Amino acid sequence: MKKVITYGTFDLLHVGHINLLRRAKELGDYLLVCISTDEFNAIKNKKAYYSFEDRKKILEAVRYVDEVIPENTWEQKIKDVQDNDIDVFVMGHDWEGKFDFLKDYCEVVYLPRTEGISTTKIKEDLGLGEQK
Ligand code: C2G
Repeated sequence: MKKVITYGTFDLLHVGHINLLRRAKELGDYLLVCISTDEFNAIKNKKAYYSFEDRKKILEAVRYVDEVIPENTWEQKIKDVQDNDIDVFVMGHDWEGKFDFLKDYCEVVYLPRTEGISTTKIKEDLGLGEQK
């Protein structure tokens, strides 16, 4: 079984996230998503609209997603890849190059982002203020 992993906040789930998840799943048979906890989001200087629990429930309902676990730190990726026997690490290309250290442990794939949509844009368009 070919296992794929990806990471993110996935707040206000939108078509850009779905496109990423769909393409990530197409690279294997099993997709593990590590979703940023509210505490880790604070480290990323992000404030999600939905709580970790709600974002996790929403992601678990997506047909491409097989399992969702928490992302608590920047440093957990190597252990996650090893502990879960991951074959492919996937991120949107806004992260291009940032996780190349994982090439020692698995394939690393950066996929083109979906243009014109982002959680930040949704919040701005809805007048939800400057919260990122
Ligand atoms: N994404 C995309 N197209 C968009 C928006 C997001 O392809 N229009 C992708 C991002 O590139 C990322 C994933 O969807 O791969 C999740 O995006 P975010 O929730 O914004 O995640 P991010 O804050 O980038 O967290 O350790 C890694 C971090 O947790 C990544």
